[in-house]
Amino acid sequence: MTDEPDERIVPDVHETAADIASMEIRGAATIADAAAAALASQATASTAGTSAAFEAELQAAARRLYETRPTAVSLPNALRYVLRDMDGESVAALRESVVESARSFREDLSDAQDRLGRIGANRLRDGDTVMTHCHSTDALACVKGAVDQGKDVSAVVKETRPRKQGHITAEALREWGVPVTLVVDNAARRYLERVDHVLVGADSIAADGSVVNKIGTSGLAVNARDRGVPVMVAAQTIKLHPGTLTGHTVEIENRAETEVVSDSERDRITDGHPADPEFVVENPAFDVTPPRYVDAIVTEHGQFPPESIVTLMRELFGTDVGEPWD
Ligand code: RUB
Repeated sequence: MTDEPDERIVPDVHETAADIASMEIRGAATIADAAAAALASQATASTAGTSAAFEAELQAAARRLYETRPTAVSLPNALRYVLRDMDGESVAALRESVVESARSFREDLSDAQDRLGRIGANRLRDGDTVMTHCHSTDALACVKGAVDQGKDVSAVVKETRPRKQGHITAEALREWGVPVTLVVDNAARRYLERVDHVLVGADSIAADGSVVNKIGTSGLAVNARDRGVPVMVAAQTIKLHPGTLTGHTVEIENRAETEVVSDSERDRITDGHPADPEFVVENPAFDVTPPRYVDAIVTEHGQFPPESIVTLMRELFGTDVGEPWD
């Protein structure tokens, strides 16, 4: 094993991978879109002399992208989609097939989000208030859909520690004229009595209908059930995790402790002994909400009770998904 960068991989792919890892590019749908675009860049800029070399390059680029963030299944699903149809006798034909697959994938992604948004919007009534967690473009598409239908919708937006993606949600909602109340995560239960829906996105959905999303989603869902507030998960089918059909589990990403405590805060807590082995910070980025706390999963194919999502998953993916970058 060597840490030397793979010279066959074009700068665009390295940049996209670095941006996904640092969360400059973030959110499951946006990551999938960027990964497909990066594979198209690799295909376009490739100088491979043979079909075999071209295919190996694309696999290496896909692996580089795949290794950035482990939880959002939209990333491997996007890579699989683009590589699956790589076909042709010559480098030129292969290149064209990859560029075309990436283009159609990205177009489908955007169409799916629009369709999902219109379906999710039907669940929201005029005058409703939603509570959001983190920043999900799929969840926001439902609010946008409702606004476009002429409904007055308002939002209680959870800040979402440690990276405060709630601010991005608040900004998008204000752009559409939606009134926003921003609250810290710990205030969620108190504000649940004022809201009509909890509306979140997903990074992965397992075959049993469990929803993997930003850390704090599961606690919010349990509190919402206790308060009688329905929980709606907006997730394009690219978020369905086909590996869970064959017993695989979804890896939960752990991120750097510096997102939680700064070096000077660590220093203060440990009284000037920053290497104190008895002081540990953990920063899991996602958690799992069991299906019993979810009322509906809204996809571009309609809304589903979480327990029946497995049928859609089988239909769309089958069980033989493979990892074309290996
Ligand atoms: C983002 C997050 C979002 C999902 C869905 O986490 O949990 O709810 O990715 O987003 P992070 P979208 O900020 O760590 O990437 O609906 O845009 O795909």
